Amino acid sequence: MRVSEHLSFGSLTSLIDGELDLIRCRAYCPPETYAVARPRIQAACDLSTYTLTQDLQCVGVSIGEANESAEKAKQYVAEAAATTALIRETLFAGVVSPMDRLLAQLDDVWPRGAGIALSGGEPVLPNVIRRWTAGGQANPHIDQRNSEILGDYVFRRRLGVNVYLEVPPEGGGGDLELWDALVEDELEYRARRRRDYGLNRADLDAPDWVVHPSDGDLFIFDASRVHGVRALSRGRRVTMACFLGVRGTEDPLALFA
Ligand SMILES: O=C(O)CCC(=O)C(=O)O
Repeated sequence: MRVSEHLSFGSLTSLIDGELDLIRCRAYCPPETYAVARPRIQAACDLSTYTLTQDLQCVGVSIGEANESAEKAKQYVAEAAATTALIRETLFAGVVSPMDRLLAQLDDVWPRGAGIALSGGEPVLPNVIRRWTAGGQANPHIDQRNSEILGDYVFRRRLGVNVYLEVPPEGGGGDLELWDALVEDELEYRARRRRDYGLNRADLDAPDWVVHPSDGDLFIFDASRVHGVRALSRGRRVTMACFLGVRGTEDPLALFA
């Protein structure tokens, strides 16, 4: 697996061009930051659900849910500002969230900067928080590159970004599974999809790479690569997640979740 431990214009373009499989920045979220936010995040997760599966709770309506129903699409747009404020000003009150740090860093390293994607002229939700507990997993899946909700954007690549705030100990599951091949034909993928989401793990070969994140790590990978989350046997897995929509180097990166 080709991994870079640096977030830079060079590592991002290598990932986009398929010359790199993963950007992994260790300890991107300092433990002191998560210690402040952790009790508030746990309380917010206790109050949250996720429509596509009961395997996890999600703070914020995600674009994955919005793509699946008109009702969720409406909620996605209507709740974006309030959820952004909840995450930034309440859950991470007093500290800078790792996603706000990332947005500032991407704005510096990418030639045309980075910003939150707009839908109908309004910023969408730039990140969500997800929590898995023992028994939870994520089916192998890809994240479709373009979405009607972000209709004004035509992305060349969609990069998945996850900051692992808390993960089970090594051997406790919650690993990120990655399959080598990129799915370019999304229609063919949709035809193979399960009713809920993603693909049947049993229909696939074993993943090409299984990576156990450490607390605080930031991972970025191409979201058109099939990826999943191995079931947790213990502990908790709490992540902050977003996507980077990539057009070209002459356009800003667009963040959404
Ligand atoms: O939490 C992870 O490691 C992967 C999450 C995921 O499935 C995604 O980013 O689409």
